[in-house]
Amino acid sequence: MSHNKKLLIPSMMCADFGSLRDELDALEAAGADGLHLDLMDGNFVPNYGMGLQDIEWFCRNATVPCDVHMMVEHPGRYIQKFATMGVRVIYVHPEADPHVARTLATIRELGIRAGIAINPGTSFSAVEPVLPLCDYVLVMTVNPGFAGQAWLDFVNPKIERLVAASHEGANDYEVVVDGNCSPKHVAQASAMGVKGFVLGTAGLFGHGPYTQSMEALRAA
Ligand code: S6P
Ligand code: MG
Repeated sequence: MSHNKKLLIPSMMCADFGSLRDELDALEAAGADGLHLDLMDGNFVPNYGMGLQDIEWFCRNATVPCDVHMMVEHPGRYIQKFATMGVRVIYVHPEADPHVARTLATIRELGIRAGIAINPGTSFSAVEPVLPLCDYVLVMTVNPGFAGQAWLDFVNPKIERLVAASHEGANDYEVVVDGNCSPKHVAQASAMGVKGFVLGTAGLFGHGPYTQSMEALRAA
């Protein structure tokens, strides 16, 4: 596996929940590098996503690693639960947690990779102090809560700044983008140095066989 290999990570809230077993098998066969699992509380975002039991099902059944994106208030309340499920990354929103530095440290103490997920309207300088505590930074290129939205171009300069700072000083994290990862946006972000891509309706689901879409995205 080359060091520069893209991480292609399907967002499972976009899968067909009527045939999850088949969806999981097809995505793994197509070369998914992990699963992106969205937890929503109807409070931090105006929508409900998967619950803890759904996330547990994916963790138990997937052979690829599972990443949890917590779009919830007080994310620190739930991270112990994810430790027992064996997730790879926990993303918390600093906008939802007044003690995000403590939460990130606790995630790492539990042996899980720590990540922040940042809203389109959150600036680089707002998160700069906690970057050394992160293994991953998930940049939201849409306002979180829903699939099928347009990529917000004003986020691009922040992506470039986060990539530039990713291995500077005490920082050592990878940048992942979430929201409208179409082949065009994957190509653009990849050229900016983005490592990971959360795949929803723009690039993967509803576009025919997963193997074909994944190949096109990997080549993008
Ligand atoms: C919701 C969530 C995302 C979506 C994903 C959908 O905000 O955090 O992970 O599932 O962004 O992708 P798409 O291609 O439909 O925008
Ligand atoms: Mg997400």
